[in-house]
Amino acid sequence: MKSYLTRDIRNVGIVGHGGTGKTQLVSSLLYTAGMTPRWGKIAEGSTTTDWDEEEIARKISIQTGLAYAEWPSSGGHPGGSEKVKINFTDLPGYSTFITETKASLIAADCALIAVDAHVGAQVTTEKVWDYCTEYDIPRAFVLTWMDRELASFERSMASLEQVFGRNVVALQLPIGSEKGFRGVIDLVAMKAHVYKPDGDGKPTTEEIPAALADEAKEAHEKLVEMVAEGDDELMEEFFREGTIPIADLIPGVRKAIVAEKIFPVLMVSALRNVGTASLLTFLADAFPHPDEHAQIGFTEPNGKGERVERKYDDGQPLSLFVFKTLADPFAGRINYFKVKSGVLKNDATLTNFNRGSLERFQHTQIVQGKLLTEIADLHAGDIGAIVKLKETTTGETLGDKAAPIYYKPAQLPEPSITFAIEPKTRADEDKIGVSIHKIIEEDPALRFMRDPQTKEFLLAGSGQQHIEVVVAKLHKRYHVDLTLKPPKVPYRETIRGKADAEGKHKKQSGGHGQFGVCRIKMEPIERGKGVEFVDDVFGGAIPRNWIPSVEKGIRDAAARGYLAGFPVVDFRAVLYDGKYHDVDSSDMAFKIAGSLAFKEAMKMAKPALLEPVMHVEVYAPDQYSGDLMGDLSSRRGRIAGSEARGHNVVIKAQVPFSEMLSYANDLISKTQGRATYSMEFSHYDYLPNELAQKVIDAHKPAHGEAAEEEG
Ligand SMILES: Nc1nc2c(ncn2[C@@H]2O[C@H](COP(=O)(O)OP(=O)(O)OP(=O)(O)O)[C@@H](O)[C@H]2O)c(=O)[nH]1
Ligand SMILES: [Mg+2]
Repeated sequence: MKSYLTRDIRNVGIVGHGGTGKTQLVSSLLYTAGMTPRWGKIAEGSTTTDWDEEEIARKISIQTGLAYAEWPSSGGHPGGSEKVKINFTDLPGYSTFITETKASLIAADCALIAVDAHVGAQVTTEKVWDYCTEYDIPRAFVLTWMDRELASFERSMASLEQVFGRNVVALQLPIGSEKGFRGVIDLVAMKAHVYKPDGDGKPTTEEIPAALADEAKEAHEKLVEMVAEGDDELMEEFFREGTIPIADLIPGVRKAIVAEKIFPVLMVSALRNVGTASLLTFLADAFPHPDEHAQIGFTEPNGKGERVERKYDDGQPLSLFVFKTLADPFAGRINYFKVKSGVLKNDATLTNFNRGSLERFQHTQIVQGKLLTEIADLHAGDIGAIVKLKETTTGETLGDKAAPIYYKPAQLPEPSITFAIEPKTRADEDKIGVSIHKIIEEDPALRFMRDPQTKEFLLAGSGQQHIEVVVAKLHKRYHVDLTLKPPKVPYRETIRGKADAEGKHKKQSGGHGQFGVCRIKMEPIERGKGVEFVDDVFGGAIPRNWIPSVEKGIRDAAARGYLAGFPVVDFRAVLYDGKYHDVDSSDMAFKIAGSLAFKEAMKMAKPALLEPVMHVEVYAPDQYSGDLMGDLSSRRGRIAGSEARGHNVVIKAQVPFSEMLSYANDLISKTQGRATYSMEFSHYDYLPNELAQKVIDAHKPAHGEAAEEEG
């Protein structure tokens, strides 16, 4: 395989709602482009990008899949190659795995949003649109499942225009519908592309059928107007001539797409291989190459420090960004990366700027699903993989030692659900930590910790299915067997009032005594601010070196909880006075004094429980609207609004997490499985008193023990 120059590379993120056919589409595109000898199918478990055994078993995408196709670009750059290389990043659509999507979409320079032609826009369609906006990348829609009963181009267009505005514009019209869908009309060149369904994906180009001529003309004019609107030169031409000649329209369309002025709509039947070649040509001709996308680096990690200009340019110092790490039980750690500047030559030794270590890129590879192929060099903007780096993982920047730079990793949501897990045997318990940490390397949406109160192992992730997949991976890859217990509600504690209290620790035992006294004031602060400690001690009432001891004592006690063992948050503790003893005072004595003062203060400060509240969006046929809103209200939900989407409705609400634990199954039974929902953490709010008492009672035994242990 040759290596492609920056301007001949397209990095296309494939995103969309769960099950819209993204993975099938990528496999059909690869087959059409002659990249794979066999036509991969979801039903057969043979697609290129869903190669992981969990993905094959569940028939859904769980992690980022990479693939590439070579396809001629009619643009034809002088000095460049005739073909361009289209890198596909096939991303999951189910909301449980959407953190992975956000993390990897950062490597794309443009996005193709798959939309089921019989439903139109859905919850995740909007979510991925927002990601594209955040990453500032051009995007196009592809209507999938065009062969399906009740698939409708008109209704899909109406739905997309309603949700995403009037800049959504058709670039194609369908030829035939449902089972009879057999091609597309190219509204730029005004030609028909007619396919043989279930064939090789290559069309014959014909004149537009007479029956569709009027409709095509009207749609063409709409496109011309939209394109002219954002371009003074074209606008003049349009007013002068009444139209724009095709030779000027092609670059005009491209410019409008790259500038995010229009969001074109194309269509396919991926399963019957209709429309795929036309879509490939669109990606090659109208989507931007990497250097058309501005990029910014920083002088410090995580977007801190000053900005550093870099371009996707071979002439600049080498830098690359790791956007995905895989923990392969056989090959070891595999890192997917994007070359951000310069040329990566095989066998190069690079500096990992985040860790300050050296890494050798001994066998740089390109990725076709699970197949890795060695390549001599990769130009700026290309995507590759490297196996067996010593310590590099997701989110890190590597490059030329002389020109350090840090690219900002994706900002990912915190896990929304926590399960307690129980190792089945002692052997499982011994292996659990090491194997889970391998999985965390490849899954930034996962957290593993131990409950300080109950000593249980906890796994936090973005949904029940997410945690189930992790448990299955642990079993298959590392032979660790776990039982999953019901999810835990991560309550918090806080205060609603002020307090002033003393903590006095004094012990006279044998020789050396222990002595430390501190006085603190406590008051509530803004939600989400955590714990704030203020040192307001004057005149050496407590020597400097023991002030941090008091702080530690307070923070540790807050983390252990007061009412029911949940961390106490959103308060300020002001240390303003104390006493010490020249011989008997110590770090430990002041830690204990701090913790005692905290407990005293809590007694007076009107402690309260906080519960997590989720932002919930339900997407359902409109006949269920009233029923579903009533149900959300009965879950102590606050309905924030509902909007019609064609024959569907989107209901937005804020609902306490504890009321949503059984929602997935309840929603299926209420709507015969015709509704979907997504939910993410919104904020913490007070738990009503009668419920708070129940939680406190339920946690008493464990908390009581913990309190004794410490005293
Ligand atoms: N009839 C028909 N079925 C399709 C088409 N495209 C995909 N499917 C089917 O739709 C189902 C889901 O396809 P996938 O390719 O896994 O969908 P996806 O969008 O990748 O799903 P996630 O990645 O899990 O979000 C599979 O059973 C496919 O065979 C199509 O164009 N026509
Ligand atoms: Mg998929």
